[in-house]
Amino acid sequence: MLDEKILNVLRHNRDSYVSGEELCKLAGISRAAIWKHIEKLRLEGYDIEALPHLGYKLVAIPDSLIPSEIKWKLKTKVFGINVVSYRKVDSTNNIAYELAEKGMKEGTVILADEQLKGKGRHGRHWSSPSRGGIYMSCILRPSIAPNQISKITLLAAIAVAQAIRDFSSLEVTIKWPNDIMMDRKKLCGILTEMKAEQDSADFVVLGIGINVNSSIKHLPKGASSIMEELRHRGGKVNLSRVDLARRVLERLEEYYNLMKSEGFGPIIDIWKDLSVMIGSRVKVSLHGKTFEALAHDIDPDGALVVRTESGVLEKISSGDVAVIR
Ligand code: BT5
Repeated sequence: MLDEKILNVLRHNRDSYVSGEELCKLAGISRAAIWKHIEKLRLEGYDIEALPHLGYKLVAIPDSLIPSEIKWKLKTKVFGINVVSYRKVDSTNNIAYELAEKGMKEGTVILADEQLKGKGRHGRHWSSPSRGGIYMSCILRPSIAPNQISKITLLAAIAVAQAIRDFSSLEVTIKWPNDIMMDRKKLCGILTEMKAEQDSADFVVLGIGINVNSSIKHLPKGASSIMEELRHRGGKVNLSRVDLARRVLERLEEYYNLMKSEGFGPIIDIWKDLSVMIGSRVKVSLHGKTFEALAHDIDPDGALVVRTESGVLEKISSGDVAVIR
Protein backbone atom coordinates (compact mmCIF):
# COMPACT_ATOMS: atom_id res chain seq x y z
CA MET A 1 0.00 0.00 0.00
CA LEU A 2 2.78 2.42 0.96
CA ASP A 3 4.73 1.52 -2.17
CA GLU A 4 1.68 2.39 -4.23
CA LYS A 5 1.15 5.65 -2.34
CA ILE A 6 4.74 6.73 -2.92
CA LEU A 7 4.57 5.62 -6.55
CA ASN A 8 1.41 7.57 -7.19
CA VAL A 9 2.92 10.78 -5.78
CA LEU A 10 5.91 10.31 -8.11
CA ARG A 11 3.61 9.56 -11.07
CA HIS A 12 1.74 12.80 -10.53
CA ASN A 13 5.04 14.70 -10.52
CA ARG A 14 6.77 13.14 -13.53
CA ASP A 15 8.39 16.44 -14.55
CA SER A 16 9.76 17.47 -11.15
CA TYR A 17 11.50 16.18 -8.06
CA VAL A 18 9.55 15.34 -4.91
CA SER A 19 11.55 16.02 -1.77
CA GLY A 20 12.17 13.28 0.77
CA GLU A 21 10.51 15.48 3.35
CA GLU A 22 7.30 15.72 1.32
CA LEU A 23 7.23 11.94 0.82
CA CYS A 24 7.77 11.39 4.56
CA LYS A 25 4.88 13.67 5.38
CA LEU A 26 2.59 12.01 2.87
CA ALA A 27 3.37 8.46 3.87
CA GLY A 28 3.78 9.18 7.56
CA ILE A 29 7.10 7.33 7.80
CA SER A 30 10.78 8.15 8.33
CA ARG A 31 13.33 9.02 5.66
CA ALA A 32 15.05 5.68 6.13
CA ALA A 33 11.74 3.90 5.57
CA ILE A 34 11.10 5.94 2.38
CA TRP A 35 14.50 4.89 1.10
CA LYS A 36 13.62 1.21 1.68
CA HIS A 37 10.38 1.57 -0.31
CA ILE A 38 12.20 3.36 -3.14
CA GLU A 39 14.73 0.51 -3.27
CA LYS A 40 11.89 -2.02 -3.44
CA LEU A 41 10.27 -0.14 -6.32
CA ARG A 42 13.63 -0.05 -8.11
CA LEU A 43 13.89 -3.82 -7.77
CA GLU A 44 10.49 -4.08 -9.43
CA GLY A 45 11.95 -2.17 -12.39
CA TYR A 46 10.98 1.44 -11.69
CA ASP A 47 13.77 3.82 -12.60
CA ILE A 48 13.74 6.40 -9.80
CA GLU A 49 16.32 9.13 -9.71
CA ALA A 50 17.41 10.34 -6.24
CA LEU A 51 19.36 13.58 -5.99
CA PRO A 52 20.60 15.20 -2.81
CA HIS A 53 18.74 18.45 -2.03
CA LEU A 54 16.21 17.83 -4.82
CA GLY A 55 14.59 14.53 -3.94
CA TYR A 56 13.06 11.77 -6.05
CA LYS A 57 11.88 11.64 -9.65
CA LEU A 58 10.24 8.80 -11.58
CA VAL A 59 12.21 8.43 -14.81
CA ALA A 60 10.87 5.21 -16.33
CA ILE A 61 8.11 2.71 -15.64
CA PRO A 62 8.68 -1.00 -16.32
CA ASP A 63 6.43 -2.95 -18.68
CA SER A 64 5.81 -5.48 -15.93
CA LEU A 65 2.49 -7.14 -15.28
CA ILE A 66 2.61 -6.13 -11.61
CA PRO A 67 -0.43 -5.00 -9.59
CA SER A 68 0.60 -1.33 -9.30
CA GLU A 69 0.92 -1.05 -13.09
CA ILE A 70 -2.19 -3.04 -14.01
CA LYS A 71 -4.34 -1.13 -11.52
CA TRP A 72 -3.07 2.31 -12.51
CA LYS A 73 -5.93 4.01 -14.41
CA LEU A 74 -7.80 0.70 -14.78
CA LYS A 75 -11.43 1.57 -15.47
CA THR A 76 -13.15 -1.52 -14.10
CA LYS A 77 -15.11 -2.36 -10.98
CA VAL A 78 -14.79 -6.14 -10.90
CA PHE A 79 -12.09 -7.37 -13.33
CA GLY A 80 -8.79 -6.66 -11.58
CA ILE A 81 -10.31 -6.17 -8.11
CA ASN A 82 -7.36 -8.27 -6.90
CA VAL A 83 -4.26 -8.63 -9.03
CA VAL A 84 -1.65 -11.27 -8.22
CA SER A 85 1.54 -11.31 -10.30
CA TYR A 86 4.36 -13.79 -10.66
CA ARG A 87 7.64 -13.83 -12.57
CA LYS A 88 7.44 -17.53 -13.38
CA VAL A 89 4.72 -20.12 -12.72
CA ASP A 90 3.68 -23.51 -14.03
CA SER A 91 0.30 -22.23 -15.19
CA THR A 92 -1.70 -19.17 -14.17
CA ASN A 93 -4.88 -21.25 -14.63
CA ASN A 94 -3.71 -23.70 -11.94
CA ILE A 95 -3.00 -20.88 -9.50
CA ALA A 96 -6.34 -19.22 -10.22
CA TYR A 97 -8.13 -22.55 -9.69
CA GLU A 98 -6.49 -23.04 -6.29
CA LEU A 99 -7.31 -19.48 -5.21
CA ALA A 100 -10.91 -19.83 -6.42
CA GLU A 101 -11.28 -23.00 -4.35
CA LYS A 102 -10.12 -20.98 -1.33
CA GLY A 103 -12.93 -18.50 -2.00
CA MET A 104 -11.05 -15.71 -3.81
CA LYS A 105 -13.42 -13.08 -5.22
CA GLU A 106 -14.85 -12.84 -8.72
CA GLY A 107 -12.64 -10.54 -10.79
CA THR A 108 -9.36 -11.70 -9.24
CA VAL A 109 -6.65 -11.79 -11.90
CA ILE A 110 -3.47 -13.88 -11.88
CA LEU A 111 -0.67 -12.79 -14.20
CA ALA A 112 2.77 -14.16 -14.99
CA ASP A 113 5.75 -13.11 -17.10
CA GLU A 114 6.50 -16.71 -17.97
CA GLN A 115 4.80 -20.12 -17.72
CA LEU A 116 6.72 -23.37 -17.53
CA LYS A 117 3.68 -25.57 -18.12
CA GLY A 118 1.27 -23.27 -19.93
CA LYS A 119 -1.85 -25.27 -20.77
CA GLY A 120 -3.83 -25.42 -24.00
CA ARG A 121 -7.06 -27.38 -24.42
CA HIS A 122 -7.17 -31.20 -24.29
CA GLY A 123 -3.79 -31.42 -22.47
CA ARG A 124 -1.92 -29.46 -25.14
CA HIS A 125 0.97 -27.11 -24.33
CA TRP A 126 0.88 -23.31 -24.52
CA SER A 127 4.27 -21.73 -25.30
CA SER A 128 4.81 -18.88 -22.87
CA PRO A 129 8.21 -17.26 -23.53
CA SER A 130 9.45 -14.96 -20.77
CA ARG A 131 8.03 -11.40 -20.96
CA GLY A 132 6.88 -12.04 -24.52
CA GLY A 133 3.21 -12.28 -23.83
CA ILE A 134 0.33 -11.79 -21.45
CA TYR A 135 -0.45 -14.97 -19.51
CA MET A 136 -3.50 -14.21 -17.47
CA SER A 137 -6.29 -16.05 -15.64
CA CYS A 138 -9.45 -14.49 -14.21
CA ILE A 139 -11.70 -15.99 -11.57
CA LEU A 140 -15.39 -15.68 -12.45
CA ARG A 141 -18.45 -16.76 -10.52
CA PRO A 142 -21.23 -16.57 -13.12
CA SER A 143 -24.62 -18.12 -12.46
CA ILE A 144 -24.64 -20.49 -15.42
CA ALA A 145 -25.19 -24.19 -15.92
CA PRO A 146 -22.02 -26.23 -16.50
CA ASN A 147 -23.01 -26.96 -20.10
CA GLN A 148 -23.08 -23.23 -20.83
CA ILE A 149 -19.39 -22.64 -20.10
CA SER A 150 -18.55 -22.21 -23.80
CA LYS A 151 -20.45 -18.92 -23.62
CA ILE A 152 -17.66 -17.57 -21.40
CA THR A 153 -15.06 -18.65 -23.97
CA LEU A 154 -16.92 -16.84 -26.77
CA LEU A 155 -17.39 -13.77 -24.60
CA ALA A 156 -13.65 -13.74 -23.82
CA ALA A 157 -12.82 -14.14 -27.51
CA ILE A 158 -14.74 -11.00 -28.48
CA ALA A 159 -13.24 -9.09 -25.54
CA VAL A 160 -9.67 -9.98 -26.47
CA ALA A 161 -10.20 -9.44 -30.21
CA GLN A 162 -11.76 -6.05 -29.56
CA ALA A 163 -9.01 -5.11 -27.09
CA ILE A 164 -6.29 -5.98 -29.64
CA ARG A 165 -8.15 -3.89 -32.24
CA ASP A 166 -8.37 -0.96 -29.78
CA PHE A 167 -4.68 -1.28 -28.98
CA SER A 168 -3.18 -1.79 -32.43
CA SER A 169 -4.16 -1.30 -36.04
CA LEU A 170 -4.50 -5.06 -36.56
CA GLU A 171 -7.93 -6.22 -37.73
CA VAL A 172 -7.74 -9.52 -35.90
CA THR A 173 -10.52 -12.06 -36.26
CA ILE A 174 -11.91 -14.93 -34.20
CA LYS A 175 -11.75 -18.59 -35.11
CA TRP A 176 -14.28 -20.75 -33.28
CA PRO A 177 -14.13 -21.37 -30.45
CA ASN A 178 -11.05 -19.93 -28.78
CA ASP A 179 -8.48 -18.52 -31.21
CA ILE A 180 -7.68 -14.94 -32.15
CA MET A 181 -6.09 -14.86 -35.57
CA MET A 182 -4.25 -12.49 -37.87
CA ASP A 183 -3.92 -13.65 -41.47
CA ARG A 184 -4.40 -17.29 -40.44
CA LYS A 185 -1.76 -17.04 -37.71
CA LYS A 186 -2.71 -17.56 -34.09
CA LEU A 187 -2.00 -14.62 -31.76
CA CYS A 188 -4.05 -15.69 -28.77
CA GLY A 189 -5.71 -18.73 -27.22
CA ILE A 190 -8.30 -19.07 -24.48
CA LEU A 191 -8.72 -21.93 -22.02
CA THR A 192 -11.83 -21.93 -19.84
CA GLU A 193 -11.96 -24.37 -16.93
CA MET A 194 -14.53 -24.72 -14.18
CA LYS A 195 -15.56 -26.41 -10.99
CA ALA A 196 -19.21 -27.32 -11.00
CA GLU A 197 -21.94 -28.95 -8.96
CA GLN A 198 -24.56 -30.89 -10.88
CA ASP A 199 -26.54 -27.97 -12.22
CA SER A 200 -24.48 -24.88 -11.56
CA ALA A 201 -20.91 -23.70 -11.99
CA ASP A 202 -19.15 -23.06 -8.70
CA PHE A 203 -16.51 -20.94 -10.42
CA VAL A 204 -14.91 -20.50 -13.81
CA VAL A 205 -11.22 -19.88 -14.51
CA LEU A 206 -10.78 -17.93 -17.71
CA GLY A 207 -7.23 -18.30 -19.04
CA ILE A 208 -5.98 -16.01 -21.78
CA GLY A 209 -2.59 -16.20 -23.51
CA ILE A 210 -1.70 -13.37 -25.92
CA ASN A 211 1.55 -13.19 -27.90
CA VAL A 212 2.53 -9.53 -27.63
CA ASN A 213 6.28 -8.95 -28.04
CA SER A 214 7.28 -12.60 -28.58
CA SER A 215 9.64 -13.31 -31.41
CA ILE A 216 8.34 -15.82 -33.95
CA LYS A 217 11.34 -18.06 -33.23
CA HIS A 218 10.03 -18.70 -29.72
CA LEU A 219 6.56 -19.67 -30.93
CA PRO A 220 5.26 -22.85 -32.57
CA LYS A 221 4.48 -23.14 -36.27
CA GLY A 222 1.31 -21.32 -37.23
CA ALA A 223 1.67 -18.75 -34.41
CA SER A 224 2.63 -15.11 -34.50
CA SER A 225 2.66 -12.11 -32.15
CA ILE A 226 1.17 -8.64 -32.31
CA MET A 227 4.69 -7.20 -32.53
CA GLU A 228 5.66 -9.49 -35.45
CA GLU A 229 2.47 -8.66 -37.35
CA LEU A 230 2.93 -4.92 -36.83
CA ARG A 231 6.57 -5.15 -37.85
CA HIS A 232 5.58 -6.77 -41.19
CA ARG A 233 3.39 -3.76 -41.72
CA GLY A 234 6.12 -1.25 -40.82
CA GLY A 235 4.60 -0.49 -37.41
CA LYS A 236 5.68 -0.14 -33.81
CA VAL A 237 7.93 -2.85 -32.41
CA ASN A 238 7.97 -2.56 -28.64
CA LEU A 239 4.49 -2.79 -27.22
CA SER A 240 3.20 -2.23 -23.72
CA ARG A 241 1.86 -5.49 -22.31
CA VAL A 242 0.47 -3.53 -19.38
CA ASP A 243 -1.66 -1.27 -21.61
CA LEU A 244 -3.05 -4.24 -23.50
CA ALA A 245 -3.74 -6.26 -20.33
CA ARG A 246 -5.70 -3.31 -18.91
CA ARG A 247 -7.67 -2.95 -22.13
CA VAL A 248 -8.52 -6.69 -22.10
CA LEU A 249 -9.85 -6.39 -18.53
CA GLU A 250 -11.97 -3.38 -19.49
CA ARG A 251 -13.44 -5.14 -22.53
CA LEU A 252 -14.09 -8.30 -20.48
CA GLU A 253 -16.03 -6.31 -17.92
CA GLU A 254 -18.01 -4.51 -20.61
CA TYR A 255 -19.14 -7.74 -22.30
CA TYR A 256 -19.64 -9.64 -19.03
CA ASN A 257 -22.02 -6.89 -17.90
CA LEU A 258 -23.72 -6.92 -21.30
CA MET A 259 -24.32 -10.66 -21.01
CA LYS A 260 -25.68 -10.26 -17.48
CA SER A 261 -28.11 -7.52 -18.48
CA GLU A 262 -29.17 -8.56 -21.99
CA GLY A 263 -28.35 -12.26 -22.26
CA PHE A 264 -26.08 -14.00 -24.74
CA GLY A 265 -27.77 -12.71 -27.95
CA PRO A 266 -25.73 -9.46 -28.26
CA ILE A 267 -22.49 -11.40 -27.58
CA ILE A 268 -23.24 -13.76 -30.48
CA ASP A 269 -23.95 -10.79 -32.76
CA ILE A 270 -20.58 -9.19 -31.93
CA TRP A 271 -18.90 -12.58 -32.30
CA LYS A 272 -20.33 -12.93 -35.81
CA ASP A 273 -19.02 -9.48 -36.74
CA LEU A 274 -15.52 -10.37 -35.58
CA SER A 275 -15.41 -13.83 -37.13
CA VAL A 276 -14.67 -14.63 -40.75
CA MET A 277 -15.53 -18.27 -40.33
CA ILE A 278 -19.20 -18.52 -41.17
CA GLY A 279 -19.59 -19.59 -44.82
CA SER A 280 -16.08 -21.12 -44.99
CA ARG A 281 -15.22 -24.73 -45.62
CA VAL A 282 -13.88 -26.31 -42.47
CA LYS A 283 -12.24 -29.53 -41.33
CA VAL A 284 -13.75 -30.73 -38.07
CA SER A 285 -11.88 -33.08 -35.70
CA LEU A 286 -14.20 -34.55 -33.14
CA HIS A 287 -13.87 -37.66 -30.93
CA GLY A 288 -11.09 -39.02 -33.15
CA LYS A 289 -13.16 -38.51 -36.34
CA THR A 290 -12.29 -35.94 -39.03
CA PHE A 291 -14.69 -34.64 -41.66
CA GLU A 292 -15.12 -31.64 -43.96
CA ALA A 293 -18.16 -29.41 -43.80
CA LEU A 294 -19.42 -25.86 -44.31
CA ALA A 295 -19.50 -23.55 -41.27
CA HIS A 296 -23.16 -22.57 -41.27
CA ASP A 297 -23.87 -20.59 -38.09
CA ILE A 298 -23.34 -20.20 -34.35
CA ASP A 299 -26.35 -21.39 -32.35
CA PRO A 300 -27.80 -19.42 -29.40
CA ASP A 301 -25.61 -21.39 -26.94
CA GLY A 302 -22.39 -20.69 -28.82
CA ALA A 303 -22.06 -24.08 -30.53
CA LEU A 304 -20.83 -24.17 -34.13
CA VAL A 305 -23.41 -25.47 -36.62
CA VAL A 306 -21.91 -27.06 -39.72
CA ARG A 307 -23.54 -28.45 -42.88
CA THR A 308 -21.99 -31.83 -43.62
CA GLU A 309 -21.36 -33.11 -47.15
CA SER A 310 -24.65 -35.03 -47.02
CA GLY A 311 -26.47 -31.75 -46.30
CA VAL A 312 -27.23 -32.46 -42.64
CA LEU A 313 -26.82 -29.68 -40.06
CA GLU A 314 -24.66 -30.82 -37.16
CA LYS A 315 -23.97 -29.02 -33.90
CA ILE A 316 -20.37 -28.99 -32.64
CA SER A 317 -19.92 -27.98 -29.00
CA SER A 318 -16.25 -28.75 -28.57
CA GLY A 319 -13.46 -30.07 -30.76
CA ASP A 320 -11.10 -28.54 -33.28
CA VAL A 321 -12.02 -26.78 -36.44
CA ALA A 322 -9.56 -25.69 -39.14
CA VAL A 323 -10.57 -23.40 -41.97
CA ILE A 324 -9.75 -24.89 -45.36
CA ARG A 325 -8.29 -22.48 -47.89
C1 BT5 B 1 -5.47 -22.75 -26.46
O1 BT5 B 1 -5.50 -24.11 -26.54
O2 BT5 B 1 -5.38 -22.00 -27.40
C2 BT5 B 1 -5.59 -22.21 -25.03
C3 BT5 B 1 -4.38 -21.44 -24.60
C4 BT5 B 1 -4.59 -20.79 -23.25
C5 BT5 B 1 -3.32 -20.23 -22.68
C6 BT5 B 1 -3.54 -19.46 -21.41
S1 BT5 B 1 -2.14 -18.60 -20.91
C7 BT5 B 1 -2.84 -18.23 -19.38
C8 BT5 B 1 -3.60 -19.47 -18.95
N1 BT5 B 1 -2.77 -20.38 -18.22
C9 BT5 B 1 -2.58 -21.54 -18.87
O3 BT5 B 1 -1.89 -22.48 -18.45
N2 BT5 B 1 -3.27 -21.50 -20.02
C10 BT5 B 1 -3.99 -20.27 -20.20
P1 BT5 B 1 -5.61 -24.94 -27.89
O4 BT5 B 1 -6.75 -24.46 -28.72
O5 BT5 B 1 -5.60 -26.35 -27.47
O6 BT5 B 1 -4.27 -24.58 -28.66
C11 BT5 B 1 -3.05 -25.16 -28.30
C12 BT5 B 1 -2.21 -25.23 -29.56
O7 BT5 B 1 -1.84 -23.91 -29.99
C13 BT5 B 1 -0.88 -25.95 -29.36
O8 BT5 B 1 -1.04 -27.33 -29.59
C14 BT5 B 1 0.03 -25.29 -30.40
O9 BT5 B 1 -0.18 -25.86 -31.68
C15 BT5 B 1 -0.49 -23.88 -30.46
N3 BT5 B 1 0.26 -22.98 -29.58
C16 BT5 B 1 0.98 -23.26 -28.44
N4 BT5 B 1 1.50 -22.16 -27.92
C17 BT5 B 1 1.12 -21.12 -28.71
C18 BT5 B 1 1.31 -19.73 -28.67
N5 BT5 B 1 2.02 -19.12 -27.71
N6 BT5 B 1 0.75 -19.00 -29.67
C19 BT5 B 1 0.01 -19.56 -30.64
N7 BT5 B 1 -0.21 -20.88 -30.73
C20 BT5 B 1 0.33 -21.66 -29.78
